[in-house]
Amino acid sequence: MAWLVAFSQPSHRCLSLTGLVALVLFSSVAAVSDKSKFDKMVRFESGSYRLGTDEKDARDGEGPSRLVSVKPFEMDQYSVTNEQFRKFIRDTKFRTEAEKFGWSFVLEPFVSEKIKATIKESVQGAPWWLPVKGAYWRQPFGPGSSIKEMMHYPAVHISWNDATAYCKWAKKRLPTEAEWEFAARGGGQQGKKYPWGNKYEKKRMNIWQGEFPDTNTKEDGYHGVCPADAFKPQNEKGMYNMIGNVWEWTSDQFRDESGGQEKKYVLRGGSYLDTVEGEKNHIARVTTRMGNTPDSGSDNLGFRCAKKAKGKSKSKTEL
Ligand SMILES: [Ca+2]
Repeated sequence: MAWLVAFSQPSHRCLSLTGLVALVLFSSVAAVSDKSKFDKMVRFESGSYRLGTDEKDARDGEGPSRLVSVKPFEMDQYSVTNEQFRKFIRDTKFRTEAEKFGWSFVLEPFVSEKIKATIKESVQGAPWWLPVKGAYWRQPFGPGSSIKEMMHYPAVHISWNDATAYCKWAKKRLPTEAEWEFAARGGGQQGKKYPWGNKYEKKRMNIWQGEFPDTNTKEDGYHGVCPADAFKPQNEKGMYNMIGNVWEWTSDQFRDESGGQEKKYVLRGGSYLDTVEGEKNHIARVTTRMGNTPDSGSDNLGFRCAKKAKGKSKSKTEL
């Protein structure tokens, strides 16, 4: 399973466990809360820019860059939080795919010794991902864990199907990949490596510092997922945690260069276990992308919503 070895991000449907092949599908939840700052959306006017990178180390279709255009849209300023997702669940009784499957992936450092003792399977090429029974958005680290103190954290273990259901309930939709990168770039910063420019800033995003997976020096202050409003905004448009923290689903299908036939969707932004150099995972930068099946989920996978902007554009932005 080369894809597992190369990028360490597991897929539910493709998971190969030692001793068995688990076929999984899982789904999601979400909710919009009583007006809180996490409900805020940021408006972007129409514009054209070059999506992707021309760097030699481009992966997963990250390059070459190509000219794309977006029409006026709005995007959530923050990742969808547990509090928002809980409202969706309470309103709809929706069951996520992680719940239907009965398990989800949790990074090894966040799994209790008691639970570890019960896990017999391992992921080929990515042993740091443990299939934990009972792990889902409300119990992100498995039985015994809770979101009680994490209501303002991103909802995780969310599949594409789950995220799509939430967006529909919220009268929104998933962003296209072009919208996602445009928003990450703040409607500008064309060609820059990060949402704020070209220089890496430790206190600007939640990634992994140190030797993955053994050592995390937590120089950004967080080992695992951080609150949706951690750090200052990553760009002048006020977008929080577009890169780092949790991967975010988009509505674009992913063309699998490795020849895989399974339907996949594009994920953007990288997560807390990616690094500046991307030695074992992904390079944490504004163009980082990967694909995964619509039933996949893990403790570093969330989303945010978008929608068509109302009214006329105030101006046209040509980057
Ligand atoms: Ca971190």
